[in-house]
Amino acid sequence: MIEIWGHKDAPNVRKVLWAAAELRRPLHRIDAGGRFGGVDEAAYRAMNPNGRVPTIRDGDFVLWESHAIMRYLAETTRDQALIPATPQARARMNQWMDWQLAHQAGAIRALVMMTLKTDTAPDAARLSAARRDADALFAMLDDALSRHGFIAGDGFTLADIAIAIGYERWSRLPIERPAFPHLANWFVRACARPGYRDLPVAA
Ligand SMILES: N[C@@H](CCC(=O)N[C@@H](CS)C(=O)NCC(=O)O)C(=O)O
Repeated sequence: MIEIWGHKDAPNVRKVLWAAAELRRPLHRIDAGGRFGGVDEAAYRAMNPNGRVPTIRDGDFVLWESHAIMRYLAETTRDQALIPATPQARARMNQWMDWQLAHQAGAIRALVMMTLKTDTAPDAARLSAARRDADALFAMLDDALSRHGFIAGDGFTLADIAIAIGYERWSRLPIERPAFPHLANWFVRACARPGYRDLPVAA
């Protein structure tokens, strides 16, 4: 069975757990990262020199970076569910997945650091700037979702999983947020997927 290192509350681990559940690929999960630590140990660094979670091992093949792992799991599943068939639709999925890691993840992380991972009240001006940055990104998604049912078009893909996990994190932060109706409706649909329902509850 494929092994995965990473604790269940880590957003990037949750993406992979969700994708694996959708693809019916059982994973053996080993707690690592966060309060479980282990990511600085030599044995872990030998697998993942980046010292982050998730990491997977499939036989003697080791892979890290959540989106690369999601694509690997989907591409090694017989019907390649969750990956669109045409190059254009696949590229659109990849565009949004790259955008999630390059832009959305950093904007959410800034808010997490200011609100949850600190003992001091956040500076109001900095928090409001960080909120505006994140809101602008979520507005892009709301606009895209006003035109089609899912992030990359008409079908549910890996991009929906990556972005829904970011949305899940953002929507639980103790901050004010604008209403994004298309995004909110899409998230309800995404959460109704069997893969999300099987996911361990996030802290
Ligand atoms: N781009 C990486 C980011 C990995 C990452 O930053 N993971 C976080 C958890 S979501 C982490 O390992 N944090 C340190 C820790 O948990 O010890 C990916 O997508 O896998």
